[in-house]
Amino acid sequence: MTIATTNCLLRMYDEHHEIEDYQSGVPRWCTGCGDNAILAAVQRLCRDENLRPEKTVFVSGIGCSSRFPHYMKTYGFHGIHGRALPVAEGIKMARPDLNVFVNTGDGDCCSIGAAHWIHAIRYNMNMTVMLHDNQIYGLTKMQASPTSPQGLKSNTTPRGSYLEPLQPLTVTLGVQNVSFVAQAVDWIPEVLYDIISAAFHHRGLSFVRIIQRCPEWLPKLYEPWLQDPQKILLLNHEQGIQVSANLAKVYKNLESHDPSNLNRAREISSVVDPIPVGILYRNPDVPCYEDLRHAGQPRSRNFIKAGLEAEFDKFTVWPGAAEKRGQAV
Ligand SMILES: Cc1ncc(C[n+]2csc(CCOP(=O)(O)OP(=O)(O)O)c2C)c(N)n1
Ligand code: SF4
Ligand SMILES: [Mg+2]
Repeated sequence: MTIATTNCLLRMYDEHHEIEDYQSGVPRWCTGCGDNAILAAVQRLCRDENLRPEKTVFVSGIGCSSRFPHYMKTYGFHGIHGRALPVAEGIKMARPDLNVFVNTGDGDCCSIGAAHWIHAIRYNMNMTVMLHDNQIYGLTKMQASPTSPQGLKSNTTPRGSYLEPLQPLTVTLGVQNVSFVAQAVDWIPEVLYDIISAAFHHRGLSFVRIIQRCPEWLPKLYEPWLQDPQKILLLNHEQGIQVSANLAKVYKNLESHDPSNLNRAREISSVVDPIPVGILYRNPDVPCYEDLRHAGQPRSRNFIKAGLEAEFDKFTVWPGAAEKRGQAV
């Protein structure tokens, strides 16, 4: 065997990844928490796509779901409550070559981070955003979130929440430049995987709302949907996800939905029973902000330093400057 062949084989070995290559630590989520299913799907995707760990980054805010980057053996940023999206946008702007994933909770994204959410949709930077929507603040022990069901009794709503829940899909579909919106549930792993995979392959911001069970604070919330597969509406289309024959034997409530149909996507987005699952909307032609701004162009250290110094100089008070202007010191 020549040295060149040996090097080539060694490189192939180094560049091949098993699922263990993406696993890090032991998740501290409760038994039965839907976050475990999301983690399993994402690690499988990384393995199947053979993503280079050093070219992949997971960004989160604060919450149970935001512990996600700790369990991925890639780069990660466990950030500030509500601020996952601007951090991810900054990363994408500096390094458009990286695979950027965002994991955010319903409190993180739809409450404290709501402003960032709206603008991130409009900027449409190429990243996969997973909204872990358990309809409660899990980490801080059961306060109502904007997506909590009306009437839910929680620590912050002891008499039951007064307002109708915010619908994350409807909101997202109302923002200019929206390019990919999907919904998954944590308890159908095959479809969860297919949706996250389609989101990853979409160029632009893909927003995936995942209905995620929190057995600790809302153990019974999704029991009716788990018991009755008719209460799931699977969106089936050659441009969306294609439901397998085996799955269709159990989940018989199917709708052929073309994801380029924005008006129908908006109608579907506000349906809560049955729960629509699949790709609601996809438009590959929306421009990405990083392309418009030619992000990631190599800039030397000296170039960056000179730029920073020029900015700081604007605010520098030079010794003797006041005397020169004839003012008393
Ligand atoms: C600025 C700020 N405000 C409030 C908190 C407290 N806090 C931490 S996590 C959280 C809510 C988390 O809920 P969610 O985003 O739905 O995540 P989950 O735990 O349900 O996955 C809150 C209010 C904080 N850490 N920082
Ligand atoms: S409290 Fe709820 S969301 Fe948090 S880890 Fe436990 S089950 Fe999951
Ligand atoms: Mg939550």
